[in-house]
Amino acid sequence: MSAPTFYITTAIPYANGAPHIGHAYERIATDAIARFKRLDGYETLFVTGMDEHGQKMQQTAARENLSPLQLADRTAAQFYAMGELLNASADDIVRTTEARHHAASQEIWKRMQASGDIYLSKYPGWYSVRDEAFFDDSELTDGPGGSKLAPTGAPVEWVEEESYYFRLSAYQERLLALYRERPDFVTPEKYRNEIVAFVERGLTDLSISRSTFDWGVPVPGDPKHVMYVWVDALTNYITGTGFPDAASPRAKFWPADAHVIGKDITRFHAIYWPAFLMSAGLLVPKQIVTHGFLFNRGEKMSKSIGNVIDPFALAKEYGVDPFRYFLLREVPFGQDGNYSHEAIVNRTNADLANDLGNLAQRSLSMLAKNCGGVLPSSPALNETDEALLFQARALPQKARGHMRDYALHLILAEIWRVVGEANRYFATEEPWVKRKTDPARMESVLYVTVEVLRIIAIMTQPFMPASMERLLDSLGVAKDARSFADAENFILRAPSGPLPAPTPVFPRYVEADDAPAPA
Ligand code: ME8
Repeated sequence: MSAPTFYITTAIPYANGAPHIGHAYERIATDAIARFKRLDGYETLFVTGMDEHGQKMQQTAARENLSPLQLADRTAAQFYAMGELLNASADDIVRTTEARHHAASQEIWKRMQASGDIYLSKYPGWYSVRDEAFFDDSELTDGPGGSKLAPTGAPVEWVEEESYYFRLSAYQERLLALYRERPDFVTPEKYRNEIVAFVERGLTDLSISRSTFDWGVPVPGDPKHVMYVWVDALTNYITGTGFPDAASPRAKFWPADAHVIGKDITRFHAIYWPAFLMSAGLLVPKQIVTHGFLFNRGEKMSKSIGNVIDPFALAKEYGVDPFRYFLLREVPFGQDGNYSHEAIVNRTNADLANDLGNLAQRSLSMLAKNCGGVLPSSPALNETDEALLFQARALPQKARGHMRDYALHLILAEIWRVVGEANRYFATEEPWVKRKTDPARMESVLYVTVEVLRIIAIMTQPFMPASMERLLDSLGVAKDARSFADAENFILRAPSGPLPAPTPVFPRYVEADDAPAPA
C-alpha cells in the first residue's frame, strides 16, 4: 500500500519587503506540521512561494531604482536564506513570476471563463494618475477647491476603468453549503464564524483585472489587462502540484490538506479561493488553517514605530531551535501571541536547558561513567518504571490527536509533561545513591530514563530538528529508527555498542550583563 499523502502550504509573502517575525512564525509552524506528518508516515509535500506581482511591487521597485523583477529577486533571496537558517526549507518555492505559474494562472482563468463566470465591465473609483492607483473614499483627504487627494498628496479623479469581473455573487449558496458540510474547513472556529457571517450578508462580484499597470500575469486573449494580484497569488497553490499537467507526479497532492495563513487573509482563502476553484471545476482545499498575529510586547510591529523584529537577529541571539520552540510552545496556535526577550529566555532556560538538557546530560553522563555507556539488555522493571514508560509511549497517539486540530502548543505541552515526570522520576529514584547500594537498580533507572528520552526526542524532532538530531545521536538511535512508529515500538532497542560521550544539547542563555567577567 502506498503511503497517504499530505500537502501543506504557507501564504506566499509579498516580495516588496524583507522577512519579519510573522513570516518566520508561519514558516516554522508549517515546517513543524510537515515534519510531523513525514515522521508519521505521510508522503508530504510542503510548498511556499513569493507573491511578486502587483502595483505595489512596481512602485517599491521604482523608488529603489530597480526593475520589479530585480526587487523580486532580491527579496526571494532573503526569504530563501530565512528558510535555510530556520531549518524550515520547503520542498518547493513557487515564485509568481515563473513561467510555470503564468501557465497555471492563465489556465485557471480560462476555465473560469469557460464556466461563464468572467465578464467585462467598468470598475469605478477614485484614481490617481501620479500614483497609478485607485483609492478608497476613506483613504482620501480634502484638497484645494473641494478636490480630493490621495494619501500621497496626489490629486485623484473619478474614473471608470474597464475591468473583468468574477461572478462571486453566484457562489454564495455553494460556499455556505461548503462551510455547512465541512465545519472544519476554516479553523479555528472563531474565524470560520466570521467567514460564514460575511458570506451570509451576500457577496458582490469581484473585479479581477487591471489595465492601469502591467506588472502581472496577462489576461488570456486580452493582454492589455493583467490579473488582479489575488487571482494570481492564490493560484500558486496549484502551480505547486504541477497544474495544469494532470500527469505531473505531484498532481496526486491536490486538493491540499492545509493552507496555513495569517488571520488577515482568511477572506481571500475561505471565500475567493474555493469559489475560483469551483468555477474552474477543481477540488477545493481540505482546510484553511489560520494562525494569529505576533506582537512585540503587545504592540503591533510597524516600520514607523521601529519595533519590527528581524528573525535573523533572533535566531542568532537565542539559537534557531530555542527560537522555534518558543514560538510554537508559547503562542497557542490560532491565537495572537507576544514576543519578548524575557519570555524567550525563560522558556530557553527552564524548559530546554534545565528540564530536558540537564536530564539528558545527567543520565547519559552517569551511564558513560558507571556502565561504560552500555545499557543493560534486560533490566528488571518495577511498576514505577512501567508507569513512566507507559506515559512516554502514549505520546505519539496524544500528539496525533492534537495535530488534528493543529494544536502545536498542546503537543509540546504533552511532551514536556512527560519531561517533567521523567525529571521527578530521576530525582526520586536517585540513581547516584543506588550506584553504591543497588547497582542493578541504578542500571534499570538509567535504562528507563534513556528510553523515555528516546521517545521524547523522536516526538520533538518536528519542532527542534537539529537539536533532536544531536540528542538522538547521543542516545545511539539509528538514523532510520526515528519515526513515530519507532517511538511506539515496544521492543526495547539494544544499541550495538556503547553510547558516545554526551554533549550538552541546550546551553543556558546568559544575559550579556550577567556573564562572568573574563579571568
Ligand atoms: O498577505 N504575525 O503577504 P504578507 C503573524 N502576499 N503572521 C503575520 C504577521 C504577524 N505580525 N504579519 C503577516 C500576503 N503575517 C499575501 C499572501 S497568499 C496566496 C498571498 C502573515 O507578506 C500573513 O497573515 O503580507 C500571511 O499569512 C503571511 O504572513 C504573508 O504576509
